[in-house]
This record gives sequence, C-alpha cells and structure tokens, in this order.
Amino acid sequence: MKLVLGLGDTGLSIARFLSKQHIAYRLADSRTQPPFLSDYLAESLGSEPVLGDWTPTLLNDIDEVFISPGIAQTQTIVIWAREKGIPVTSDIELFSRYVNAPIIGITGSNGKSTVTQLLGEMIANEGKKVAIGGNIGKPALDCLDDTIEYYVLELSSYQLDYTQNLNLLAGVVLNITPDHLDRYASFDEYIDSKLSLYQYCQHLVVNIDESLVPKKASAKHFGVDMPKQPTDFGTVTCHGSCYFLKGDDVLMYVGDMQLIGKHNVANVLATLALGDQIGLDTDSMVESIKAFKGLEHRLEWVVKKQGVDYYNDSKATNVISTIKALNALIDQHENIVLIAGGIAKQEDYSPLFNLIDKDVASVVLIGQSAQTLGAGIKKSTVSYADSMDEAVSLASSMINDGVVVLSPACASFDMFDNFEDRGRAFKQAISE
Ligand code: UMA
Ligand code: ADP
Repeated sequence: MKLVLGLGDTGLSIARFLSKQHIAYRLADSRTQPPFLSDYLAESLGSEPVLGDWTPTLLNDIDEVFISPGIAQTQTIVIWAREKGIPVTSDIELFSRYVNAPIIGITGSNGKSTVTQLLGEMIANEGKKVAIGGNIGKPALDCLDDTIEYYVLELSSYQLDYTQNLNLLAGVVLNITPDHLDRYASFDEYIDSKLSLYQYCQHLVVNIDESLVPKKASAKHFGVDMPKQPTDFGTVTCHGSCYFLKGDDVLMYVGDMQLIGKHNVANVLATLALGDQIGLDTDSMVESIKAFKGLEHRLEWVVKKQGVDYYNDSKATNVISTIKALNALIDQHENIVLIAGGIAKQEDYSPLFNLIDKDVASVVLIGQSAQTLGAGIKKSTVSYADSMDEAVSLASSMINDGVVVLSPACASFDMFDNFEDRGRAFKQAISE
C-alpha cells in the first residue's frame, strides 16, 4: 500500500490519481483541518484520512510514500520512513512514471513562473497542445492527458528534494539566491537542491551570469551580454537601444516586450534558449514575447490614478526580487513609494535597505517584520500601517506623480492566505 502525505493541492491530486489507477493508499495530514478535506470526502476518493500529529503506525504495510512538497525532510514521518528504507517520492516523479510526452523543467530562485508561462505560450503559439503546471499552481498529476504534446513544469527545490527519477527533454536553473533557508541546513544544501535538476535533462540551458551554476560545454547558454557562441542568446545595446540576439542575429528590440526590468530580459533570454533547445521557431517565439503580458502579481501594472502608477509585485517574497522590481521602476520613474513587509526570510536585507535609502522616497511597512525592517532604513521616510487599506491610503497621500509599488520582500502568511490574496487586497484597496 502507498501512503499519501498532505491534503493540499498536491495531496488531493495524488489521491485522485491513485484512485483512478486503482492503487491502494492511506492518506494522512498533520493538520486537523487540511485545505482540501471536504473535496476529498465529497469525491469519496479513499478511506477516511488520518489527521493530526504523525504516528509511526502510519507506515505499517507501506511500500512507498508520496509526499507533498510543503512537508520538510526534517519531519518525523520522513525520518521514520527513511529509517525503514521506504522510498519517499514527489508527485513529480510519480507523474513522470506515467507521462508519454516530453517535459521541460524550470527551476531557480526567481522568475520560474514567468519563464514557465511564457514557454507554454510559445509552444501553444506553434499550434502544439501544451500543459503548464507544477509549482506554478496546477499539480503535475492534474495536467496528465494523453492528448498533450508538451508539459512545461515549474519545479521547486522542495519538489526536487523528493525526486530521484525524472526525464526532462530540457531544463534550466534560472538563478540561485538565498531563499527558503528555514528548510535547508545551509545555503549550499539549497544550491545542491536546485542544481539537481540538471541530472535529469537531455538538453541543458545555463545562465552564464549566474556564478553558482556551473558552465557545461554541452549546454545552450544565455546572459545579458553579447553571446559568445552563434547558438547562444544574449543582448546588445546600440545607440542606447537594447536588442535580443541569437549569436550575431538580432531577434527583436527589447522595448517591444511588454514586461519591464532587466530581470525580465534575463527571463526572456532563458525562455528563448529553452524554446530553441526543443526546436521552436525563432520568429514564432519573438511573436509570443511581444504578445506576453506577464503574470498577475509579478510587477503587474494595475492602474494610473491621479498621476500615480500602481504596480502589484506581491509575488516578490525575497530580497532580490524586490531589488529587481525597484531597479526596473527606478529606470523609468523619479518618485517611488514602496509598500513592503510581512514575514521576513532568513536573509540579508542590507542590500535592499541601501537601495531604498538611495532611490526610494518613502516606504510604508506592514506585517510582523515591519519594525525590524524599519530599523534598517536610515534615510527614506518610513511609515507603518496595520492593514493593506491603510498602507495604500498612506502611500497615495505621499505622492502626486510617480509610482506606488507593493513589493514586500517577505512572505504573506501573517496577514493573508497567500501572495495572491495579498495582491488582490492591494488592488482592492486602490480601487476604493
Ligand atoms: N502541511 C502540514 N502538514 C501536512 C501537509 C502540509 O502542516 O500534512 C503544511 C506544509 O508544511 C506547508 C503547507 O501545509 O506549510 C502547504 O504545503 P503543501 O505541500 O500541502 O502544499 P500544496 O497545497 O500541495 O501546494 C504545493 C506547493 N506548496 C508548497 O510547496 C509549500 C505549491 O507551491 C504548488 O503550487 C502546489 O503544490 C502544486 O504543485 C506554492 C509555494 O508556495 C505556490 N511554493 C514554494 C514557492 O514557490 O516558494 C516552494
Ligand atoms: P518564481 O515563480 O520563481 O517565484 P516569478 O516569475 O513568479 O518567479 O516572479 C516572482 C518575483 O520575482 C516577482 O516579484 C518578480 O518581480 C521577481 N523576478 C522575476 N524574475 C526574476 C529574476 N530573473 N531575478 C530576480 N527577480 C525576479
């Protein structure tokens, strides 16, 4: 019998899949009210789930554990299973055992969802049937369908940690910066987790600007400078205008894409390199880039109101993503008011504080880290708010023309269900 751990999106998708395959399983969740309990019961998927603290008896008669990515490897149930020699497997590996179309895997600390979505749109633009899933939101097993020609999967380090076998047609580790350090014993362990993706790839895509990713002779490279090989992707700036290049060939004017910021230039280059590795047509990829509006909550332009542009970057949950967002906006606007805060991660916030002190007029801080973050900002004006409504109202009162951006550099769970909920609260507050 199998043991399914967790009854969130992943656990529910595994339960549905195993039930369909008539594979016997027990399901357990350490929470007494897991998110999808009512769906699981309503669909009569399996036996009564075991809820509450993990117990060793959960492993009786079990030959494999299928685990949700949110359950850390340090949890007792994982330790007990490993002591008994029972394999602990991700939904991604289970998916790969049944899939019969090529998979492209995308990981990295930031930019995964943007690259996953854009690559999916490029493949669809060539008239191919494509499914987009994984950490981006739709569990991989929910995407399984015999008519699909390509799967594009966003893979988190948590999913990679529980994966031992996977066959990827192509894959990329976009970048590596400190994140999720509460889950890893060291930054090196997190780096190894991300880099593990490459061992599963037939075709590799490597970011030459990322020093933590080893260069590989067989890989296709991308980076913001002029490409060194005719098959690599990069950019060139000519009379102040920047262009995407493949080798020496000019593909398009960077200003023709709707996304903003240098980080998105890197994301687009990575996507071009992946598309090229799987044989997509260059002109068609360029069309897709021009049409791509970006994803909600990622430096998303919301509205211009009384001379102020509002941007929702709620997905920025770490320092580097907020730095990238600010740099993109600083390039275009003089006055910036930043709304940030939430649950701070175990990382060094000083590069963000320095950038704020240099280029951001005012900051409004929310959430449990507000006072700690406020103490690090020395020059810019700092205000505090207890709710998103108050934060937006304060921010709007501070500026007549320029930008108000929500880019928290923190997780959202102290005040919101998730980053989407936080982004929606921001947009709602603006509309009021
Ligand atoms: N949990 C328990 N007990 C359990 C099971 C889970 O306490 O028995 C807790 C976990 O510790 C965690 C939370 O519940 O805090 C949710 O974990 P989960 O694994 O049940 O989450 P799912 O609903 O299955 O969603 C997961 C991904 N979540 C995580 O990795 C935390 C989703 O990524 C992903 O979209 C979904 O699978 C489909 O593949 C979200 C995420 O935040 C967006 N990912 C992290 C990120 O992007 O930074 C890695
Ligand atoms: P992920 O799925 O890895 O979290 P997203 O594409 O959803 O990545 O973007 C998350 C956040 O990170 C956004 O707020 C965005 O502004 C920022 N970001 C996107 N791409 C990059 C990048 N290449 N480097 C740094 N930050 C980025």
